[in-house]
Amino acid sequence: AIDVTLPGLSLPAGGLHPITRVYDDLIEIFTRLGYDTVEGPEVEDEHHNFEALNVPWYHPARDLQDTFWLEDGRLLRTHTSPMQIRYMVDHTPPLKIVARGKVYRYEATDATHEAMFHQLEGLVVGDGIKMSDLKGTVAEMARGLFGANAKVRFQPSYYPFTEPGADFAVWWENPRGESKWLELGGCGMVHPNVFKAVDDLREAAGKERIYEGKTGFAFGLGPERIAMLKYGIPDIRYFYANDPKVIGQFRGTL
Ligand code: TYR
Repeated sequence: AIDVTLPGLSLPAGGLHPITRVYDDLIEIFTRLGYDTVEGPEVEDEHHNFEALNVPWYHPARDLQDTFWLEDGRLLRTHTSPMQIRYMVDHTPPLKIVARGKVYRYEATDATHEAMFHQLEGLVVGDGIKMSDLKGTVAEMARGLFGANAKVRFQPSYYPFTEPGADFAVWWENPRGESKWLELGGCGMVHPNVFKAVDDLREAAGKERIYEGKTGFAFGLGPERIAMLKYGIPDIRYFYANDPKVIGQFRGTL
């Protein structure tokens, strides 16, 4: 006979990788704000990764993003910003997107650097888009990630594809009650040269030039950074070492 009152066996459950969980949180926040989510190629060409983003070959900013080059002259994208170019060539403003995916840098690894990591890139283009729109959006993201009291700070910074450019940080209190400014990412108003490069590509593809005179903002940030904080993971290399002792802690938390 079957005893239907016996408790069932609990089966082992899988779990979502911490990076996936952070992406899910971010994409939920931006979907709520009306953004579309896009993905693009990890193997890029120099034009989309650098030139069209206002980084000519002689620009010192190229040294900031050490590049894995392929034998055929292409490269592994060093950031998700080339998706700004790809999306604008194919779409008409107004537009609001987030682009997610892996990026690669030819760097020595340590507790806070990996040769492969992730980014989330935001891009908003339309008429009369202002720096205050950017600030409000980043603040909304911070509240979504870290709670209603999250404060954001902007500091002037330089990215060739923005003018002006800024870095943003959130004031974050960890579970042990310590709080500090945490640098989360870069942002800025889209540089007119980026719109010009997009119009040039559109023209070459037989499309209308429509980006001159538009305004927009963009931002980029790393989910690893957020996951390390939120889940108290001390070393970025744990994410990709496939050690069940680390990843297993996220089991059953689907
Ligand atoms: N692409 C930059 C990086 O990888 C981040 C960034 C993205 C900065 C968009 C500004 C911006 O508008 O460092």
